[in-house]
Amino acid sequence: MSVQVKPTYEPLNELTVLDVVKPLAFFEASEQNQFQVREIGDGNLNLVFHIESALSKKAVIVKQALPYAKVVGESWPLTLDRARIESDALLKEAESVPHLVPKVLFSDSALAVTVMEDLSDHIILRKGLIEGQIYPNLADDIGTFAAKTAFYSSDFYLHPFEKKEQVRKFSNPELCKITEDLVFTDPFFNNDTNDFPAELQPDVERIWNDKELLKEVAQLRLSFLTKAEVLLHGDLHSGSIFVKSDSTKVIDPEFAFYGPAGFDIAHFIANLALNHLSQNAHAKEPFHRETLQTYLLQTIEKTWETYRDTFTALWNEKATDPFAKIDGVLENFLKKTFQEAIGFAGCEIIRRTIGLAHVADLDSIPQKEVELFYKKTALALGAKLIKNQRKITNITELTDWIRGA
Ligand code: SR1
Ligand code: MG
Repeated sequence: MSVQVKPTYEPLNELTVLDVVKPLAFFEASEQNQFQVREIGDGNLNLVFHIESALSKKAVIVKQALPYAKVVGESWPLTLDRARIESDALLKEAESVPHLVPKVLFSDSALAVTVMEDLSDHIILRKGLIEGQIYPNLADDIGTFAAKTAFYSSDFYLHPFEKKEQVRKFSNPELCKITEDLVFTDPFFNNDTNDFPAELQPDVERIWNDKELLKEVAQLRLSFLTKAEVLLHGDLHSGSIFVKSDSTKVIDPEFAFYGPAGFDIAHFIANLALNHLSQNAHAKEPFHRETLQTYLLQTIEKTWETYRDTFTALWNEKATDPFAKIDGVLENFLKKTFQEAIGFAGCEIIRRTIGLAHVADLDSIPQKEVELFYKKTALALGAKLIKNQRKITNITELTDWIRGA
C-alpha cells in the first residue's frame, strides 16, 4: 500500500520548482529533462518562475507565495492562504470571463503554489502605457471583467446561502488589512510606512490637516471594511493586468475578497489617471502626448460605460433579487457605486504618490523638479476626487477633472 505524504511548505528554487511541474500532464515525457527555469517575480509579494521546455518551447508559470511580504522582507509575515485565494479567484473569474484571466493548470494550498498558463507574449499594462502604447480593447475588457465578476457574485444573482458561502471562502483578512492600512489609513496620517521626498511635506501636511477630506476617507474606509457586495479582484492596478494588442488578462487576484462594488473600477481608473498625468513628462512630442492622453481619458469613460451597460444587461436578464424590477433600484446601486468609485480612486491616487508601493509612472519621471510637480498635482487631484465624489454625476465630469488637473 502506498501512502500519500502531504507536501510541506518550502520556498521553491530553480531546481525544486521542477518537482511541481514534472508530474503535470502539461509536458511530454520526452521533455522532462529539458527545462529552462527563470525566477521572474518583480512584484511585491511572491516568487514567480517561468519554466520552458527547450524542446517544444511550451511554458508554464509557477507562482508561489512567500510567508512574508517580499517588498519589505521577513519582518513582515504574511499568510500563505493568499495562494489559495488567488487560485480560487482565478477559477471563479474564469466561470464568467474565461478569456480575460490566465488558465489555472494546478494549485496546491500546502505549497502555496499556482501553476498557470504562460503569458510571456503579453506585457504588464503599466509598462506598455509608460512606453506610450495604446490597447484598443482595454476598456471593453476591463469593464466586462469588473461587471461580470461583480454581478455573478452578488446578492442580485446568487442564492443568499451560496453568496454567504462565497463570502466565507473569500475571507481575506490579512491582505485586506494591507489595503486598509496602505490605501485608507497611513497616507492620511504621519505614519512610518509613508514614503515621499521632503519637498512634498507642505502638500502632504495639507492632506493630514484637511478635516473635510479625512471625514470622507473615514467613510470610504468603513465601506471597504464592511460592505460585502461583490467578489473583487482587490488590487486592480495597471501592474495586475497583462496586455498585448488584441488581448487582456487580469492576473494576481491574491487580494480578492467581498467588498464594495466600485473598488476594482476605482483602482483601474486611478492608475490610468496617474499615467495620464505622467505622460506630460514621458511623452516625447506634443502630438503623441495628446493622442495618448485622449486615449487614456476615453478608456476611463468607456470602461465605466461598459461596466454600467454590462451590469445593466445582466440585471435585466438574470437578476433574482425581488426588487430588481422596481424602477430606480438598479439606478441607485449604479449611482452609489460610481460615486464611491470616485472616492476610492482619490485614495488610491494619494497612496501611490506618498504611501508605500509607488507607481513607476510618476517615480520614473526623469527630472526631479518635474516629478515633484506632477506628484503635487496628483495629490491635489486625489483630494479633489475624495471631497467631491457625490458632486460628480457622470463619467465625463470625472475625465474633465483629470484632464484639467
Ligand atoms: C506590501 S504589498 C504593497 C502593495 O502591493 C500590492 O500590489 C498591493 O497594491 C499592495 O498594497
Ligand atoms: Mg500583485
